[in-house]
Amino acid sequence: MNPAERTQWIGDQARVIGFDLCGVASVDALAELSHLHEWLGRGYAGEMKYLHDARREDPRLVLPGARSVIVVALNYNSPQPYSTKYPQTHDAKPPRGWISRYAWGDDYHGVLAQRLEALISEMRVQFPEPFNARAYVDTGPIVERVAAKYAGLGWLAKNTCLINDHLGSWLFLGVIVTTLDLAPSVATGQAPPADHCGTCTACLDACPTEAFVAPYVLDARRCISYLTIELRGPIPEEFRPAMGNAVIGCDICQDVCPWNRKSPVTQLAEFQPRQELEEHKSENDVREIENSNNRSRNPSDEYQFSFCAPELQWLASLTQQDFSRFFRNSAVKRAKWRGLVRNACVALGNSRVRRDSTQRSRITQLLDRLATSQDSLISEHARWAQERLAAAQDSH
Ligand code: B12
Ligand code: SF4
Ligand code: SF4
Repeated sequence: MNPAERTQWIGDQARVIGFDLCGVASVDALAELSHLHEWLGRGYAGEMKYLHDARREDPRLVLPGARSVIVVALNYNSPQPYSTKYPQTHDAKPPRGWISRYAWGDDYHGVLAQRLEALISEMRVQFPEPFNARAYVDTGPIVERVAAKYAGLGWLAKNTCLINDHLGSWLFLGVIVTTLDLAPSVATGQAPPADHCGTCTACLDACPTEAFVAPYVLDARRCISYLTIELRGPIPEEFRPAMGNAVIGCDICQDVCPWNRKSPVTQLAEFQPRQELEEHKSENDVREIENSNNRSRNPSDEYQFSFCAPELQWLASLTQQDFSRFFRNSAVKRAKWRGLVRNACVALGNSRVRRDSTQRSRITQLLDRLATSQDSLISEHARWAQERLAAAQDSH
């Protein structure tokens, strides 16, 4: 097989294994890596020390002799509403948080890594000569979106996500860095997929924390995804009100993107929202779960018990053991227990539950208890939430 035939074969095999997209980038082609140094120098990475790994600037530093990066994408758009379309909290029901779409099902790292290893095994059978190959999903020092662009999978958009003109941006990426001689999917001299953002600025305008310092440039320190998942210490107060009910990640700059209006939905069982366990529900709640299993339910009932919009009081009162049990093999784990409780406190503070509502006294009791926590991260965020709720009441 010549390099072009190999690339073709890898693409076909990737689809057999279940990936939605696959392409090959040459290690020489990754032009946007030239911005990395400046981006880091401006401090936009915040506490994400791993982004300073010098190997990110060149895949050959990750794997000596590397020539190609195989990039795959898997659609995770499960058939649930966008955060911007989800019914807002109202007083009759307990307030709910928002977990980002990417974390509703099984941890994507494992789902993609398993398939990438299967692809490498098939390649070893097909290509007889010795070669090195290393697979990464998020975990390695590779800037995956830049590789994806030059593998022909899509364009790097103003919201910094990789968008494919057929699938949109609800795509997980995975890479295999390899010493194999493969033909790049974007042939030398050809342009990578064109940027279709045009004059649109929907994502830049919608970002609640104004995290884009310019189109295509994100200050991660301001991004709700960073604040809820990566940041270990206190969330700067200036961002807390804008976080709304986000407890894990944020989908807004993708929810508003016109290229996601017609994104195909995935039926992959691994990416469907998990359900909370019924043992944690009151009898009323269990009845509602049963009702919601009936397919003729209304939109607000439909998602009540799924990971995408869990009850905030449930999240804020999780014990460490519960957290480990419920979020086993879930991307939520990365936020850690105290991070999730911290985030749930902020969202409770933003919930605007009225003083005279049935929910208010329960929330106050819970926040009172958390405000006395031995963990100063939790107690400080609980106190903030109490003050914010009280201030919101005064303005009613
Ligand atoms: C660190 C990280 C984050 C950080 C920083 C995000 C970011 N934009 O860099 C945080 C925690 C905020 C984050 C959030 C999210 N992430 Co993330 N994240 C990563 C990770 C691990 C590294 C990304 C990285 O290297 N960033 C460094 C900066 C430099 O990259 P960049 O923002 O793309 O910057 C480019 C531009 O700024 C550009 N540029 C262009 N012009 C100019 C001009 C100037 C002056 C400068 C300075 C730069 C510049 O050059 C840079 C590239 O070199 C990757 C996995 C990987 N290993 O690649 C996943 C990854 C990018 N994340 C992913 C996802 C799904 C998300 C979230 C949607 C999760 C969520 N729902 O909360 C959000 C999306 C937020 C967003 N709009 O980006 C997916 C993206 C899939 C896709 N279709 O694009 C990835 C690829 C993980 C995966 N394997 O699937 N993430
Ligand atoms: S994920 Fe949310 S906070 Fe982060 S850039 Fe997008 S809209 Fe802004
Ligand atoms: S919302 Fe508009 S500007 Fe932002 S990524 Fe989508 S098309 Fe590009």
